[in-house]
Amino acid sequence: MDIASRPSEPAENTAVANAAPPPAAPAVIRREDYTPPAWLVPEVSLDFALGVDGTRVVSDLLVRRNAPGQPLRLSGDGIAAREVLVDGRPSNHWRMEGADLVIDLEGDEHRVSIETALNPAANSQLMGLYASNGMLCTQCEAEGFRRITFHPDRPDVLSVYRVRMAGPKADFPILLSNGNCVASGEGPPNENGEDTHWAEWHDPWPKPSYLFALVAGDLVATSDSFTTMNGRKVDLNIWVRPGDESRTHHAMRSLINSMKWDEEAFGREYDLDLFNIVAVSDFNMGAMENKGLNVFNTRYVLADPETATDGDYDAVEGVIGHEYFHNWSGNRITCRDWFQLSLKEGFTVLRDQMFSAAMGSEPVKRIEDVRVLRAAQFPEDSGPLAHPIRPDSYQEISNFYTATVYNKGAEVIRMMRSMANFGAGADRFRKGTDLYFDRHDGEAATCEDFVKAIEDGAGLDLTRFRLWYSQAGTPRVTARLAHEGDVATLHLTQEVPLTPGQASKQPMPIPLRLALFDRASGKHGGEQLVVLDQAEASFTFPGHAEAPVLSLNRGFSAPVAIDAATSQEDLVFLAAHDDDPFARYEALQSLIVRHLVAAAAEELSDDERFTGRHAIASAIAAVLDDTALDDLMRGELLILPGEGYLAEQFAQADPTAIRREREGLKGWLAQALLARFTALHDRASAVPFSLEAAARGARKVKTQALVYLAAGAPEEAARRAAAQYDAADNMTDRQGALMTLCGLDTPGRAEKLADFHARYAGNALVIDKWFSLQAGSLHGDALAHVKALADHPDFTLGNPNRVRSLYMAFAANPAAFHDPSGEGYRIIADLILALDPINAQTAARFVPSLGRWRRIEPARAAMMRAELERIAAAPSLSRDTFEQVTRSLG
Ligand code: 0A1
Ligand code: ZN
Repeated sequence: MDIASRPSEPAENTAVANAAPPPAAPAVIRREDYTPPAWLVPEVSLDFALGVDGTRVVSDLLVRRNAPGQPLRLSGDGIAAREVLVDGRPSNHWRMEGADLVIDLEGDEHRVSIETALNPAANSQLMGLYASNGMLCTQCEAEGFRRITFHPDRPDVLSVYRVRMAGPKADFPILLSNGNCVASGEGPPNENGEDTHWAEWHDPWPKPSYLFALVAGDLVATSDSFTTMNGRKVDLNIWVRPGDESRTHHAMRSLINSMKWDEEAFGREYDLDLFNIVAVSDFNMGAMENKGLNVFNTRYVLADPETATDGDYDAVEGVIGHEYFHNWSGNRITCRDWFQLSLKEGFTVLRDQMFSAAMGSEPVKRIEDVRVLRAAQFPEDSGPLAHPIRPDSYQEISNFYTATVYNKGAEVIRMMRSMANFGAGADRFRKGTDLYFDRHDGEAATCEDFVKAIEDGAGLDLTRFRLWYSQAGTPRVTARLAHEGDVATLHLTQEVPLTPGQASKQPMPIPLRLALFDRASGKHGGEQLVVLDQAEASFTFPGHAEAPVLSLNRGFSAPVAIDAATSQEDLVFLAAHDDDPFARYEALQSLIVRHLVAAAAEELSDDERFTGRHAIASAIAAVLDDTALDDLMRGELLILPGEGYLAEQFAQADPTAIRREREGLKGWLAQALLARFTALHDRASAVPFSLEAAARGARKVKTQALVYLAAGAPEEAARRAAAQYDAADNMTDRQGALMTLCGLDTPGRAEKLADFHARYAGNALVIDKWFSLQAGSLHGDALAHVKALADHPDFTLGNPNRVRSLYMAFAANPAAFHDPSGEGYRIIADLILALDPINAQTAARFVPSLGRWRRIEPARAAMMRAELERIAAAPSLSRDTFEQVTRSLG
């Protein structure tokens, strides 16, 4: 029966899911409670009658019993069943239990058919089927499918999907779903007299419901193809709104590079004849790896030099790679349950990091990845929301798409890779991943399955290493190097800090790459790997007549915090001589972190401040003068440690003192090295635009030079920034210049902001930058600017990118957010309360900034806590926000 002709009156025993008020405290789901599904669903057939504000769905499930005696339990969320058929006949043997539709079934196999009606235009949560700019699209991970139809919406139920969709041609000229389009045609005019058409899609690969996708709308494609290693031609399309086609070329190039790289690096070949990517402007996250039909936030697809920075280009490449790599690490092998999320996410982040490193500069990529880890994951690991990369419980799984599961998850697998490959002369890690893909292809697997495959394939004993999956908290390692006779002895200790719910911790295996440098020659005798797997251990290194200089945790081989008590002199030595680019960066960072922490804690005498600054100035001068460095690395080395990372070094941080000292040092360095910074800006400004590494490097140091000059020579910086803005033929230069002006009190500030806004009117992604630059600026009035921007006609709570552009940038701007008045906290709490009913997932993502209260000085901490309490007292919070707020207060 055609969906449109089904009775529209609800069946007699139709119940509305979620009609009852939600319970005060959402249920806690525990990893240890996992049980296999009672019913499997080998086949799903979906029929959609599409409309932006009314879509009908009929889901036909072939269900097969998997455990005796259990009814069929189908999850729903905010939907109602209009009709339920069992084996083709209307059924009365079903009931609603909370949001679940439960059917008592005899026998082992049935066909169940359920009709639901949806209003995509009213779906502001952007989960399930929703409308974005007149197009329809879905987001089903993690539990969005149950907002479309009743289903055993869990990742270990895999089905082959057949999808039919029909709708008005003018509204939805393009109809897409997973797999291959197997039929399409014209339909009869609908009740409004509009021409309709339909399409049928079939995905041969069994998949969980979270990988289902449907897109319908007015879209145009940029098309290309890729021939796989076995000679199969794959058609590639990137679908965007008309007018955006010219901005898809970098995404397409990145996709083709990803497909090639995954064949070479991991032996993974694409497995369908078609790969579609769709860009949508309303999206909660970055992108989604739906089988054969990836859905992307426009932010990670659209790029051209006029509107996207070099950083944006890199982000597009990385996210395109990430989603593509999920086809194997996520789709072919998926997760048994959501506690295993890092199985696919940690591994896929590692794969995208390796890909981006291979496409660009490996050391620069490593430094960037560590910077992200320290800025986003270290604070999470030391705060109230700390959780292991494989969590033990949750109330709302959306809250666990975290830097811990993603980025620390990647670091944990990277450690296995280092242990497998160090000194092996062969890629033993690859043997482990080959075994994993072979052994678990087509399955819903666990993190344990992954570790076991690496263990077996790479020949490692990972017995104790598994603790990295169960224990939260960033281990702290101390290192002391002693020297006697010709033997250097390294004494190491480790401590895993206590975290919520984990009152005792065991020592974990920590692989540390190290080198011992001879002071006189500036060389070392080869890198070594030690694995610290006890609370304390000592390692001896003979053959050192003089005390060597220790370079530890090279390449950031373990995601730990190191206290090596390295002298200032040795840090300067390593900053100049270390042959590991990461270690060189790290030495320079340590030198600066140590100085700024002592300065912000007001522990420095005038003398100490002076010598500290001079040591840093000579190290920075060496970076500026070193002709052997490329500019991409130079730019990286010039970035001062972030305020968030500096705050992490304190039991209770004072954000004002950190801002004052960091800016003070920057300004002092700018004055001390003024001629060098202006010369650097001149040299870099003369390099013409291209996307080559050298030109990108020039743009990076150009902005860095302005950053320093703004702090120490603001008039010079304002003049240069205005000129750079006017001359810019690319967004990197224009944004760098505008960022500089945003932080200064200069007439150019308002003038260029107005120009930027007018120049890019209508380009949402660029207008997002306009909001972010002001909200994240060093300007003393940033807080007032944010308040004004919230009332700007371009601001809306309806679009997650816009919300983040204003408020994430603000929450990450410590001096503004932590304004001593407490107003910054009130702004974010008000935002959470206003956004929660509209888009709970996005609202909940703002809670951690307030949740850091214990690590901030007491006066501010009290105000932050009070705001959390105000949110907690709100009458009807979403599960997302409720969980984050209660954990943050607990
Ligand atoms: N699996 C995606 C992330 C993702 C998760 C939830 C979403 O719901 C809004 C969307 C995307 C990835 O890792 O890219
Ligand atoms: Zn992912």
